[in-house]
Amino acid sequence: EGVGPQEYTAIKIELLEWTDMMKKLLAEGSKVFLLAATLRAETMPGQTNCWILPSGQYGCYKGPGLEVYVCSHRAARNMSFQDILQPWGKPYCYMEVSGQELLGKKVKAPTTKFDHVFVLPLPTIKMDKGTGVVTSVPSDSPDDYAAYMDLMKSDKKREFFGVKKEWVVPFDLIPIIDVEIDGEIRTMAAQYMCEKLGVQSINDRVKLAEAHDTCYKLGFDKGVMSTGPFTGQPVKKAKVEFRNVMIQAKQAFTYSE
Ligand code: A2H
Repeated sequence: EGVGPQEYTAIKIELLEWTDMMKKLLAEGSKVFLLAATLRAETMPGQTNCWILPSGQYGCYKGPGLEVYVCSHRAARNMSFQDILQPWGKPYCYMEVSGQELLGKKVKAPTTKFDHVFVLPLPTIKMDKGTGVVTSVPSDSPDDYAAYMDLMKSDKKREFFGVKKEWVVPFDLIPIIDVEIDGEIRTMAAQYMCEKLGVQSINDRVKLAEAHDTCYKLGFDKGVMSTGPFTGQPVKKAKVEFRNVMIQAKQAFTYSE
């Protein structure tokens, strides 16, 4: 990781099913959003689920108007220094919520074709990076692909985490970017690279790092959007424009850390 500040796009993923504590404490008309930090806003039409750390502790923070933002306490403090949350340095927290409590809840992933997707567990989430919430794009992120396939294919893994089959299986990968790898156009770079390198699970750290490097570099240099309003445009260009469209639609905002 670099030394300078990292600029993230925070994607607002609406929590469609509230916890009992939310029902008790939040005003009617409030909207609760999980905030997912990403570097790849242009991939958002490919979201199939949202990741949380089951053992992670999150806060429900007062955002603008009747909006409530769920993220790590560290990220919330950070956002208060950037005038996204108030008051400065000590943002208002309605309540805590654990990753475990969020597991299996329905959420609305903006720009996707799904009317809802589910919150699923990702044990490799670091609570001291981003918001502690990660949105999942298994077509283009090797980490997401490996974790998603684990849950898709393994009854044991689902049982271990308490994940129901119907939270995973109906949500197929969505091709969003065409990229030439090994002399041919690949419609889902992460799937191609993970299969090529024989990634078996999220524990294949070395192979995953290699898949990630290839997808990231080639996706940026040679990727062309294959869905959405910027179809046919290079990723390099669509990246900024797609992010701006989401910001204008109040589906996202930028922050740095
Ligand atoms: B990216 P950097 Cl399609 N723990 O978003 C683990 N991973 C986290 C995280 C955390 N606390 N916070 C964010 N991330 C992930 C999309 C994506 C991402 C694609 C391809 C690659 C990719 C969809 N998931 O990232 O270390 C988020 O996943 C590859 C690294 O701060 C975020 O962007 O540079 C990225 O890592 C931020 O990583």
